[in-house]
Amino acid sequence: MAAFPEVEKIRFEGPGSKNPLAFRYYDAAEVVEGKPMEEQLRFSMAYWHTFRGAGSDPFGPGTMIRPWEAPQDSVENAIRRARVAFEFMEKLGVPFYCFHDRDVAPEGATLAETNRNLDAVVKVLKEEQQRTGIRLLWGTANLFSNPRFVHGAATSCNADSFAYACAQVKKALEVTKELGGVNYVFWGGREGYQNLWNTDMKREIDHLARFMHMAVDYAREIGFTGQFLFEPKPKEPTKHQYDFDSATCINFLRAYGLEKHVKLNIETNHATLAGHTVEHELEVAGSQGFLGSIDANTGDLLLGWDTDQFPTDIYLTTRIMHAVLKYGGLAPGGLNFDAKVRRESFEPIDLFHAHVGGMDAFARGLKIAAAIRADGKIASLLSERYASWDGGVGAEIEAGKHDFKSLETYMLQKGDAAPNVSGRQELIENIINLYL
Ligand code: XUL
Ligand code: CO
Repeated sequence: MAAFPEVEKIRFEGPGSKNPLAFRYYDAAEVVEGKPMEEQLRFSMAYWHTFRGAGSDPFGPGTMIRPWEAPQDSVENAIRRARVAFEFMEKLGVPFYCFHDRDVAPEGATLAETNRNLDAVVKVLKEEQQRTGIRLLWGTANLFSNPRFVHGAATSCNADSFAYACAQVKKALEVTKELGGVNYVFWGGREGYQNLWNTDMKREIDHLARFMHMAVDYAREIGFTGQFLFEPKPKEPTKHQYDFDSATCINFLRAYGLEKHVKLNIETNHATLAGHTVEHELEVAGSQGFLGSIDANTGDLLLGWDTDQFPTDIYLTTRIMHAVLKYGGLAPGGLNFDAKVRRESFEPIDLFHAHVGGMDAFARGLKIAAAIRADGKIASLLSERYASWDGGVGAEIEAGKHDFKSLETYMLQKGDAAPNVSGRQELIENIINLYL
C-alpha cells in the first residue's frame, strides 16, 4: 500500500506553475554548463532527518505524524520504513540518498545481532535501489547516539569504545560497498571536548588519525573505491569539535598523511556555526583540492544552533553553485539535504514541500551562477584587480625570479608603490542582483 497515495510523481511545470507539488526550476534533463541539471546537482535525501526525525527538541517530544511507523521499532518496521522511503524518493525524483547505519536498522542486544539486523534491512535497500535506480551517495556510522560513545568514539578515553567504533565502521564500509555507495562520510559526532582539564587533546587527535587510517586500509582491503569525506563542524554536541572547519580538517588530514584519501563534506549550517559563510568553506576546500560533497541546509540568523533548515534563499544557493561550477562540479559527491522539516510541520506532505522547495532553490541557484559565469562581468573585474601580477614585477615574483634584495632595489628605484584601485564591492553586489 502506498504511503503517499495523494502524491503523484513530482514533475517540472515551469516558473508559471502554481502547483505546490511541481518543480518550477528543477528540470532534471535541462542542460546547464554542458551537463543535465540532474548531474550538476546530484540531489540526495538524508534518511536520518526525513525518515527518522521525530521532531523532538529539548523542550518536548516528537510531533511527526508518520502512519507507517509502529510504536516499537523492529526489523520489520525498519523494512516497511525503507519501502516508504523509496516511494518518497521515487515520487520526488531524487537520484541519491545517504544514511547512518543506525538510521536504517535498529540496534540489537549485541554487536552480532545489530549486524544481523542491518543485513536484513540492507537486503531490502538493495532490492529497492535495483527497482528504482536510486543510488547511495554515501554511507556512514552513527558513533554518537549510543551511551557507549558518551566520551566520543575514535577520540574516547575508553579504548573499548574506540574498538567498538572500529568494528562498527568496518561493517558500515562493507554495507556501503554492498550498496554501491560512491562516498563514505566521517562526521565527528562526539569527537571533541567539553573541558580541557580532563582531556588529553594530542592523544585523542592521534587516535582519530589512527582510526581513519584503519578505515582507509580496510576499504582498500575489501575493494571499496568510494571517496572518503570528512565533515567539518565547530561545536555541538561538544563545546569544541576537533573537525572545526575546512582549514582545521585540511591541516589534520595533511599532518597525519590522510590527504590523498579524504576530501571534505561541507555543510552550510556548520560553516555559519564556525563564524564563516559556506562559500568561504567551499573556497578553502576547493582551492586546496579538498572539495568533496555538500550537506545542503541553512541555519537561522537568530538561533545559535544547528537548526538544519531546508535552503530556500536563492542568494545562498547561487553562491554555493557558483563555487561548485568554479571547481568543476561535485561528482562523485552531491548535494545532500541534511535538513529537517520544522517540528510544527508534522504532516507527511510537509516532507514533499520541503524537498521540492530545496531542489527548486538549488536549480535556480545553478542557473543564476551559470549566467553570472557566462556573462563574465564579475570574472573580468576579478582579473583586472590582479592585473599587476600578470606582467612586470608581479609576474617575475610569481616566477620565483626575485628575493628581498632585488625587490628592495626595485622599490628604491621606483620610490613608492603604484596607487591602488577601488575594490568596487558595491558595484559587484549590484551586478549580482541583476541576475537574481
Ligand atoms: C550533524 C551532521 C550529520 C552528518 C552525518 O550535524 O551534519 O548528520 O552529516 O553524520
Ligand atoms: Co551533515
